Amino acid sequence: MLLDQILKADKAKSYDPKFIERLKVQFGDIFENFHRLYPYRDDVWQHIEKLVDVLHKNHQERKSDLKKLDDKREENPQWFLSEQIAGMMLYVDRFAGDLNGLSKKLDYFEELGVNLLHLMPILKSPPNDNDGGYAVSDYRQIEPAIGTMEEFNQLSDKLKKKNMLLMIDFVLNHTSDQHEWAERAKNGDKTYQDYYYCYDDRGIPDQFEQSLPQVFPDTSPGNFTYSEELNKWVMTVFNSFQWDLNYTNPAVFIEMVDVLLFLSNQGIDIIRLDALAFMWKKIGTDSQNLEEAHLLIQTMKSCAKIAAPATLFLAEAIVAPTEIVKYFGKVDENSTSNECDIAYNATTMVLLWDSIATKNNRLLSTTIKNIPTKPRGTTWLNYVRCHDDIGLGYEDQHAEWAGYSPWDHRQFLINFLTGKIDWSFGRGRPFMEDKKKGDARISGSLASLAGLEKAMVENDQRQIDFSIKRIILLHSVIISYGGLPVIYAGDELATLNDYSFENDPIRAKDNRWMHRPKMVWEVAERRKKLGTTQHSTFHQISHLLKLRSNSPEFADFGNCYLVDCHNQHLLSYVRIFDTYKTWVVVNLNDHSEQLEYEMVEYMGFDAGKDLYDKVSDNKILFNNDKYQLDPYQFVWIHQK
Ligand code: OTU
Repeated sequence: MLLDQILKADKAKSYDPKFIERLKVQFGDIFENFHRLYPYRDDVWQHIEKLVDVLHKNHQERKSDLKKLDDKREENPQWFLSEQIAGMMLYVDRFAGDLNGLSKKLDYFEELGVNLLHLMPILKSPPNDNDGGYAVSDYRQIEPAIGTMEEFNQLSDKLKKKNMLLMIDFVLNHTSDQHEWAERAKNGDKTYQDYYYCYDDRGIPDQFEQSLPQVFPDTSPGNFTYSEELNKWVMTVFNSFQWDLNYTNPAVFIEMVDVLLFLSNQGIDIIRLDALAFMWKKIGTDSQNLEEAHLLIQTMKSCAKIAAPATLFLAEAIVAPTEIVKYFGKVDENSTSNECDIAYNATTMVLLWDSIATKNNRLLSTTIKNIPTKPRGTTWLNYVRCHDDIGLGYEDQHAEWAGYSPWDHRQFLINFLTGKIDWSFGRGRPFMEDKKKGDARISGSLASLAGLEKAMVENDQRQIDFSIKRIILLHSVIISYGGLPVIYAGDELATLNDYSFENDPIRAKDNRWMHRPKMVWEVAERRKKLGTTQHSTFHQISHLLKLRSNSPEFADFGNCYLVDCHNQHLLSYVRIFDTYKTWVVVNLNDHSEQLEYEMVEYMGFDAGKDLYDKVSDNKILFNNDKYQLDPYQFVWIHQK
C-alpha cells in the first residue's frame, strides 16, 4: 500500500524503470525491517518515504558507467567468487604519500599479482584523535593530507580501466566527536543530540556498563565519556573521541544510507562495514551481534540493491566463529546475499597463528568442523595479518574438544606470540593487556611474529630460513583456501615490527602502530635481488597468486573440504571444481612429516596417472608408500 502511494506521487514520474523494478523487489523487506527495528514509532511510514527519496537521489547521481556495471553484476552475481581476484590492504599515506603517489604505483600490484586495493580509512578525520582514520569527521571529503575527492575519482577510473577493484571503509558505528553532527549536538541542537546516545546523568550509562565489555580498556576505559561541551554523558564504546551513532533513531539510518550510496557512487566495488557487530545497543546485553544489527545491515543491503547494486558488502565482524557466519545472511534464488557478500575470515586467521605456535591443526580443524558453513554465493576475505591486533577469539568449547584447557591455551598463545616462552620465536607485544585477568590481544608484524626478527637479531641463518618458510606457508593457506586472499602491505616483503611509533606522542599508546609500517621503496627494490628476504617472500607469494589465478578449483563455490591425514601436524583440504582438483597438504611442523599413500586412493586420484605438486611442478613420488614433507613444506597435489 505504501509502495503504491510512493509510486503514484508526482515525483515518482521521473523514476527510471530499472529503479522502480528494483525498488519493487526490495520494498517488502525494507518495510518489514523498519517495523521490526522501530516498532514504537508512529512516523515509520514518513521515514520510509524519506528513505526512498534518498535512494532515488543517489541513483540519479550515479554515473552511467557505474549503472552499466550494476546491470552487468546483476547478471553475473557470482563474479566476485573468482580465483582471479586477490587483494592488498594499505594506508595511502604510508604506502605512497598520497592518492596521486598511489596512482603511480599500480605496476607494483600487477607485478605481485594483486588486483583489488583496500585503501585504509581515507575520509577526513581530525589530526590527533583519529584512530588511524576510524574517527571520521566528514564522510564526503577525502582526508586533505592524501588528496581530494576529484583525485580519488581519477584513481578509481584508472583502476577500472585496468580491471582492478577498489574497497574502502565505511565507519558506520561511530563518528568522530568533531563531525558536524557532533558539533551541532554540542551546540545544543536536540535533533543532532538524538543522533548519538546522550544522557544527562549516569543512570542509563551505569545500567549499560553492567553488561558491556570494553574494547580499549587501557586507552579508553568505560563505554561513556562526559562531554563538557554537551554537558552530558555520551556513548563511546571505542575511543572517547568516537561517538556511537544512535541507530534506534531512523533518521540516523537514513543519513548513513545516504553516505553509503554517496561512497558507492565514487566507483567503489566493495564497502568494508567497520565494526558492524556493534551497531545496536541494548541494556542487559553485551550489545554485539544483536538481531537488530543484522536487520540494519540487511536493510542497508536492500537499499544498495536498489540504488547501487554493483556494490558488495564486507563484514568486519571480528567476533566468535559461530557469530561471524551469521553476517552472510541468506542467499536468495538469484544467488545474492541479503546481508554481507564477504566476511573477514578472522577464525582461520587466528587459528593459523595457533597452528604456527602449536605446530598442529587441532584447534583449526575442530573449529572449522564445528561451525556452520557459509552460504554458497558468499565468500571469505582470507588474511594472515591486518592493521589490527590479533584477538584470540576462538570458542572455549572448541578448544576443549581439541584437547586443551581453553584458559591455559590462551595464556600459552599470548606468551608464545609475545616471546615470553624461551623457545618461542614470536616478537609481538600484548595489546590492551588485562594484567589482573592475564588476558591480552597481540600486536606485531607478520614477519616478526613468524620469527624473522629474532632470527635476524641472533644472525641465525637456519631460523631466518624457517621464518621465511612460515611466512610463505601462512600465505599459501590464504591463497588456496577459498575466498579472496588479501595481503597486508609490507608482508610481501617480510617487513619487521616498526618501533618508531613509540616516539610519536599521538601513537605511542597504541602499539597497533608497530605493525603499520611505512613502505620504504629502497627496501622494496631488494625484491629484485636474489638471496634477500624481500626477494624470496615477494616472488614466492606472487608465484602462488599466479598459480591460483590459473586454477578454476580455487574459486569459491563452497568447494573446500577438510581432509584428515591422520597426522595432527598436517593441515589438509581439497579444492574441487568440475574436473579440476587440487589437494593441499601443509606441514605445520619444523620437522619432516610423512604422508601415507593410502590417502591418495582415498582422495580419488587416478592410480594410473602421475601426481604433481602445482607449486614446484615436481612429481610427487612415494617411497615405500610414504611421501616426505620437509619442515613447513606445503604441496598442492594435482594430476595433469
Ligand atoms: C575496527 O576494529 C577497526 O578495524 C579498528 O582499527 C578500529 O580501531 C575500530 O574498529 C574502531 O573503528 O570493531 O569488529 O583492536 O579488532 O575494534 C571488530 C580491536 C572491530 C579491533 C576491533 C575492530
